[in-house]
Amino acid sequence: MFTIWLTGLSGAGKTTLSALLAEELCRKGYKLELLDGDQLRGGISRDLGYGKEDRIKQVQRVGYLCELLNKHGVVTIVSLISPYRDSREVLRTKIKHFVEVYMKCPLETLLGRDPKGLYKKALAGEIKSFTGISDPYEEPLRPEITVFSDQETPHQGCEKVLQRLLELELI
Ligand code: GGZ
Repeated sequence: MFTIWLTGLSGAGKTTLSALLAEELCRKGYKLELLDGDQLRGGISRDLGYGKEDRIKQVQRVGYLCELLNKHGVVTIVSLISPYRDSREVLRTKIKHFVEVYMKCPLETLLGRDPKGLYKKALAGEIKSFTGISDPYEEPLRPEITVFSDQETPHQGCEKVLQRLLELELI
C-alpha cells in the first residue's frame, strides 16, 4: 500500500484534490483513509500549535499513522502544509511507498482566493507565524508530482496523480 502526501500552502487545493483522489481510488476498490491537517488539529493534534517544533510533530504523527494504515492494507491520502523539507524527507525512509505531491500556487493567487480570510488576517498581523506570509514554506525539490493548481483543474490534477501512480506501479 502507499501514501499520497499533498504538501503546499493553505488554500492551494490540497483538500479538494485529496477528496477527488479518494473518490477515484474508492471506485477502484481501494480501502483508504483521508488525513487532513486542519481536521486532525481539532482531534488528535489539538495540543499542537504552529511553531516549527509542533509542525514537525504534526508531520511525524501523521507519518506514523500512514505507516500503520499502509501496513494493514489501507491507502492514505494526506493533506498537510508540512512546510519543512527535512521532515518530509524523513517520511521517505519510514513509509515504503511515499508519493509526494506538491500543490504549487503563486501567493498572489492565494491572496485573491482566500476563502477563509486567513491571509487577510495574517497580513494584518492578526495570525502570527502564518505559512507563506510570516512563516517559511520549503518547496519540495523532487516531488513525484507537481500540480500547478492555478493552471490545472482539480480533475486534471487528479488524473496527473493517478497517471503517476500507474507509472510507479502502485495501482
Ligand atoms: C498555516 C494555519 C495557521 C498558520 C491556522 N499557518 O488551509 P486551512 O487553514 O484550512 O488548513 C491550514 C491548517 C494548517 O494545518 P496543517 O496541520 O496542515 O499545518 S502544518 O503541516 O504546517 O502543521 C490553515 C490553518 O490550519 N492555519 N493557522 N499559522 N496554516
